[in-house]
Amino acid sequence: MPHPFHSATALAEHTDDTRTAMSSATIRRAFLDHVFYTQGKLPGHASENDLYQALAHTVRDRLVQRWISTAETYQAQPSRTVAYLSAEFLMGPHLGNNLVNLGIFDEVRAAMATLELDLDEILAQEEEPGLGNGGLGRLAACFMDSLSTLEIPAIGYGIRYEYGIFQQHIIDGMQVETTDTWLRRGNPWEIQRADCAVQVRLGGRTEHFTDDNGRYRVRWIPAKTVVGVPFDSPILGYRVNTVNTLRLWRAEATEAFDFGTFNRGDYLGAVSKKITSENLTKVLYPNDETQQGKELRLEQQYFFVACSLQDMLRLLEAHGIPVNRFHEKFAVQLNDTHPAIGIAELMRLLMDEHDLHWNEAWDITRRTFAYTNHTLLPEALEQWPIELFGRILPRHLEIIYEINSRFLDEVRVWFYGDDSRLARLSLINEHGERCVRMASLACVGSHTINGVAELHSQLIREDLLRDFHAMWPAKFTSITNGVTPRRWLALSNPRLTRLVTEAIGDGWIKDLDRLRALEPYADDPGFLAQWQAVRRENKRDLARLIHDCTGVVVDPASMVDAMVKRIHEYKRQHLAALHIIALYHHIKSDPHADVQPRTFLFAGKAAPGYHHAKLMIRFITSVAEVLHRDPQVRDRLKIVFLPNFNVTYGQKIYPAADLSEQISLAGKEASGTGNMKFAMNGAITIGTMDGANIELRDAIGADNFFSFGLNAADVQGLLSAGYHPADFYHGSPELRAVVDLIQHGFFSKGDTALFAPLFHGLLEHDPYLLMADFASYFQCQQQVSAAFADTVRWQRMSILSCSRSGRFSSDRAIREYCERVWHVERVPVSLLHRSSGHVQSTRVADQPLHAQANAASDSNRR
Ligand code: 26Q
Repeated sequence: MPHPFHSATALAEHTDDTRTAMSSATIRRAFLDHVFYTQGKLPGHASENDLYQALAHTVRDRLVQRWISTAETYQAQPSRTVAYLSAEFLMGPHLGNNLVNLGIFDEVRAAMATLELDLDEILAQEEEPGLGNGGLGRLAACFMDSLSTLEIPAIGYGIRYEYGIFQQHIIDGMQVETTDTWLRRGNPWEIQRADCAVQVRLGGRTEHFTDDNGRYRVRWIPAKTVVGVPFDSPILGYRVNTVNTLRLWRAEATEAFDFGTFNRGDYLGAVSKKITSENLTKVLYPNDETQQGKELRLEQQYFFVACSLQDMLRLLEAHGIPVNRFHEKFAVQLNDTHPAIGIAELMRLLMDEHDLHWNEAWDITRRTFAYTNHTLLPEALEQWPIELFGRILPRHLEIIYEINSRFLDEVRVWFYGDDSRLARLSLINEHGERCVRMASLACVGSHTINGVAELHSQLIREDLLRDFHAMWPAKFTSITNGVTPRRWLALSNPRLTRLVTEAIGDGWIKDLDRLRALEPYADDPGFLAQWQAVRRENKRDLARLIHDCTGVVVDPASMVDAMVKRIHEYKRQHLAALHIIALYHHIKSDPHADVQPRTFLFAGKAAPGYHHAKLMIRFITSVAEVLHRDPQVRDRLKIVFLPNFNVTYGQKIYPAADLSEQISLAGKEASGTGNMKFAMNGAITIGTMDGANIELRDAIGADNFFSFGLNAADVQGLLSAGYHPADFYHGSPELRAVVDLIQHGFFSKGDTALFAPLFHGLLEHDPYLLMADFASYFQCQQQVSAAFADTVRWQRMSILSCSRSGRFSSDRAIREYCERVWHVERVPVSLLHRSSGHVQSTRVADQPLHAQANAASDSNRR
């Protein structure tokens, strides 16, 4: 006999029409219920936030049904699962994205309209979870969307920071940071799973002993233990039933741990220790070089990795799979080196807790992990001082020494007599303060290592990790990044989505290569006009946003020239500023000069401890002030620094930009992903031959892409031949005028010292080769202006840019990871439902979404 409670809670009772049907009328009813029962308000008293929370719960109900079906399917059909380990997941707002993926945007808008509520205003209430710095964290979010859309079993593991990336304010032209209290009003997209909490040990010492079987063993006696509590968020794929889980860990104090102190009568002492434990997941670290070597950061990394691996072992046991088949069940991806400590942790778990011998444990570990590198800057490779490492993770340091010793034995044989190579390959950096090299640990402990664009992967092989490549060439591969067309086109650019879909259908949303079908329309004058109209409307929206946020009035007819990304010297926001100053000088020298009106839009955060980056912001805002004060110039050149760039602002900017600035020094930007978002939305790129720009240009065609500057080989050549920036200064009258203005204090009220750290020594040092690339950039910008003046030509380029951007979908990237790195396959999920008395399952693709959502269902559980 079935247990009455178990059968009562089968899916059927939760999928009746009143709770989860997708018609406008049912959504309206469910929404009103949530206003009343979840928010505890009468409609007349509901705040904007109450409306948002109620709608979020309404949508969440519709996800939960699919989430449980997904879990049931994975339980019944065990298959290899991707575990994506990332210290950052920059998800952006959930509500709009879930409406797109469920396919109920219009129904919800209609339901709200019957209540005289504006859906866009409700969507704007969502506080975005900014649990990442930039590209790397956003890539993880795009990958989660693609994994679910492609129906791949996957779990994203990370940290539930209480404070995400700081909020940026611009006060007197300078960046000021405040904390991001994103959880203030609660988070309807997470479910706390107290039953899956785990313990994590930190600090202390190890003891070596011989066990009853005469085996050498190690025991770790920690100084403290913290509890990891998972918070799960549903990640729905586009028009499928797959809802994977993003599992983020929060640190809490153990009760047992406090108890001892408590018994000694030190109540406040116990509380203060509790606070210390809970500090662990308080704040996301900005990617700030000066932050390297921070103890809490290492604790964060180990904490989430240890929680996640324990969770995987629990799942393995639940499936009755022995630990020595760990690698068959899980493909663990390391998003940069931040989770690389997982390699030592899995070794520890397999040996110390599951009694495996070294060789077997090492074999399993190497078959489990793969490592993605995201940087070419050697100074950005993570290293931890041995002293710090041993203090927090004494057992892991021993394991790393052992891995290193066995590895270097191999190296000695491979590269007989080459001691310099031994020092370069060692997991321990012996120059200066001894450090653990996390990238080296990741290389040794992974079966596959990938770069994130072709050039990046080539430079990894030839430069950054050349010694590892010489040993194991077959481990290295390249997977160019991608971005999800659901968020970055369907959600953020509804006007373009409508236009494209009317022309070629909606197949492109799941198969972005189909945008190619737009190509013939590039020569259709009627379509061109519609395309331009859509872009003009998007620009009007952006102009309104700029006005609301900064008070600056911009002309939507001017060219929107956008550079939005983290502020960094290698990305060269200051090169863009030099171009603006050159245009300014041009107008001042000849007030009747024909200068294409432009709105230069900058946005991006500087790491709080990165002085030069902050000075770059101050420089841009100072130039803006001078230009806006000048009546001869201010109607032709506008500079906007939009504060607090985040996913939400990105969704407004990419669809409205005419020109996308991708001007990093060649050989420095691993890939870039903003470049892809702009191109997809029909912006034209001006860029160096760096990162994925090269592949973008190949895809879009050199005629539709403005490239300039030195390539990576030129840069290396110039630097090794001896670079003399002063030669370029003397060789270009424009450059001379620009540099002189800055150095004479023209943009700093005569203060010649203010921007000196940025530009002083530019004629001697210039590490990012601004002087060398300026002339080429300036000339290229003149071509851009000429192209923009020819509206038909520009719109045509814009259509081609969009139609040829298909390769840059994260779906393509994830397919490559699945085939070449993870060896995982799709597991379609059915919504189980009851039909005429017996249990049936229907694949989502077999039925229209409404039909299957309305069908009563049953979990098939006994
Ligand atoms: C490290 C140590 C201590 C504190 C913080 C960090 C830290 C955190 C984040 C270091 C780096 C990051 C983020 C790096 C990042 O976003 N890299 C970008 O990754 C993108 C996705 O692959 C690429 O497109 C960009 O080119 C790359 O810069």
